[in-house]
Amino acid sequence: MVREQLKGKNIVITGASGGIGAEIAKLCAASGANLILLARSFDKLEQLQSELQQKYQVKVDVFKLDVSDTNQVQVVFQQIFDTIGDIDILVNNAGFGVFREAHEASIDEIKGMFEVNVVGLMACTSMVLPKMRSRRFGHIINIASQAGKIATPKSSVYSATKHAVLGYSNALRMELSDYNVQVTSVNPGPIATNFFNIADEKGTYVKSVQRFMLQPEFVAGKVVDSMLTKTREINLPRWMNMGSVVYVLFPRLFERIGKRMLNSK
Ligand code: NJP
Repeated sequence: MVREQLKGKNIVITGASGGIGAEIAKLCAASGANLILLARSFDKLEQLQSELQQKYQVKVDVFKLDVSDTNQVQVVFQQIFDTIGDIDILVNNAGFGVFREAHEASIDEIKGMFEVNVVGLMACTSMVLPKMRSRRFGHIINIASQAGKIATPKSSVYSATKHAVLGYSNALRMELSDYNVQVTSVNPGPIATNFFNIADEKGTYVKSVQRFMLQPEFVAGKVVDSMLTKTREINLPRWMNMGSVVYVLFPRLFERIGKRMLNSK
């Protein structure tokens, strides 16, 4: 039902060259949306563009963008407004993680994660806010993480970036509630994408969470079903969210018992 409402809507997806972003793009194209796909790997975007245009006869525009380059964010979004028009839905999906203990993380790595996952996401959001507010229409979907709800060992920096995304999203939702602009946070557990090529060099984490791994098409389906609805948060798998409820209620106990289990990265 909801997916039919996406027909003709202008949907921007950051980090659309692979993983969840590309899967979201495919489902939106199947619903007849106009897509604007952003990422650094322009060749992959062009490949996806021709695949989607051929299969679904939809309009797909692609732009090379590193979201951590905030000047470039302004240039690309202005180009989108000038050549395509208003943005109805923004999916802030670009992001990466490096799983290390805090003492092993280099300053460049720390900056890199914050610049992409947090500042990049806020920069893209700030570009769409004035028009969405004045049109009193829009939806901002931020791909955060279960790591944004519970910080776990070896992902201190990545968790901190995703906690920041959730904090920002929660405040933004309240700021926009009188403007008919929706804000949805998406908090998945581990998903089988290229994310782990960078996050988990040794492959130990992937091995230990293999049985919980979500498929990117499944996560993308949940994201697309939330579009243009008032969904506040998507937590996947749903049982994993219980952990954050228990954490809020019994933090000491959780940290004592959970430490060994959560140290598997
Ligand atoms: O990862 P991957 P996912 N500027 O590596 C792009 C979160 N998440 O789909 O620029 C612009 O397959 C990159 O494109 P390119 C995660 O934190 C994941 O799993 O061409 N784009 C690619 O298209 C992230 O926020 C898991 O290299 C940049 C995309 O981002 C989101 O899900 C669990 C960029 C990454 O695709 C998508 O990740 C979880 C930049 N500077 C949350 N840097 C998980 N996989 O387990 C990267 O809880 N990209």
